[in-house]
Amino acid sequence: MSFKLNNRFKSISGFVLAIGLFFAVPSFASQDTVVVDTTKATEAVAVDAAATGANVVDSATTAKTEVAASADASTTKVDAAKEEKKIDPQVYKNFIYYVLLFLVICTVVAVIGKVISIYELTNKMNRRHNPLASNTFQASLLFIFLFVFLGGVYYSYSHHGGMAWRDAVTEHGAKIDTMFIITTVITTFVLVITHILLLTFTFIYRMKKNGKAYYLPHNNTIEKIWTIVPAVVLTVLVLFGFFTWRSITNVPEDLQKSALQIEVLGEQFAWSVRYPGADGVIGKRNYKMTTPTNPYGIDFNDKNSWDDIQGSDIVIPVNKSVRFHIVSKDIIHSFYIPDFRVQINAVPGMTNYFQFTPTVTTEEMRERMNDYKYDYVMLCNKICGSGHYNMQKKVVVVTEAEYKEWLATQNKYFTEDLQKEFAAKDAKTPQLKDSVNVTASLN
Ligand SMILES: [Cu+2]
Repeated sequence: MSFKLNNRFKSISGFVLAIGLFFAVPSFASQDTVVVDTTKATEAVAVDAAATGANVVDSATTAKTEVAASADASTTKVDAAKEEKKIDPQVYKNFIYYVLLFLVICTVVAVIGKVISIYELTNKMNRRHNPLASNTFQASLLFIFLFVFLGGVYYSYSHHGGMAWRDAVTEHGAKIDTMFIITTVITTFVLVITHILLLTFTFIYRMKKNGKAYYLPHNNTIEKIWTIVPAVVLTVLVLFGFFTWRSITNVPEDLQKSALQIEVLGEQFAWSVRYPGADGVIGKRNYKMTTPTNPYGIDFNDKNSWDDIQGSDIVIPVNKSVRFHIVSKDIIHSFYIPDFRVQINAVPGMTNYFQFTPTVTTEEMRERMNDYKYDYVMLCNKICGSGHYNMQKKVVVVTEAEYKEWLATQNKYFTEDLQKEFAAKDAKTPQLKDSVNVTASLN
């Protein structure tokens, strides 16, 4: 017994040692402290530099002072960048702190282990040792845990459920909500029943003094029940999901064409929105044509792109079918509007589509929620890098008239600079003379 106890103690301290070492890794500490220290230093020196700059050039104009100050500040920034390479002394202090903390934890665990082993040894010597005592204790703890767990489930559903739930504001959203509710009801029922059985049985059938175990190596009836029932339930859920998804994504071709087309381009870490101009057609895009002046990579050889409009936000008319063309410039992002029950990946090299009809305007939603600052929002739902949190756009649902009014105020992608650039390029290639003339007429 003492040998086993000793072993258990060793494995516990080994586990604690591993955790302690993980948290004591100096790289964690070094990142924190160095970054914080250099920013502070940069700020302080930058302020100093601005002050000395002003004193030295007393008689000079304010403009000169500003130049001097900014020059000083930029040199101190370079110094700060150099400092970053050195290891801050705080790192060593942190490391020693973690090592000491770890040793303290080890000592506490060792003391507790020894106290328990002494207690058990004394019980054995006094012949009061009951090897089943801890069994009943453990089983009772599990039984108590059952009530804590069920209470937690109830609290979570009643408290957080209401916070997570808001009626969908699109036509297809209602279908997704029905599916979500059915899945939640079935899985919650299974969760509660299995936990009641699992934790009650561990209490009722715990090891007792004269208890005998019934050896049941195999039972075909039980095997059949626990294979067929979940298989049927899962098949129903999967098929239900499959048909719902098909009904949302398989839009007839004529409805695809009659919808308002909008393109959304995701990149690290921003979204760009492109509306078709008066022609209702979004021009082609070719990633090879991406330049500093044409960051979107629009192919201006396609005349459909000449009137394409840049949307500052996503603004869409209510009760009108909208077809989103979702593309990515670099890596996978995800186009997600929670209130609309819309989510689809933006994948580089291919276009994904999501067509839907919004049914509630932003104004109506604000009144419904009694929150006059509320806005629908489109978020990137794929963790795509350090600026992921910042990848969002406001979505505004308005009346058709308001939509047209807004669209008229937005800028075109084919700016005057781009038109000149395009015309100059075309002048070099005479076979494209035609388009030059049209470009000139656009000006
Ligand atoms: Cu993203």
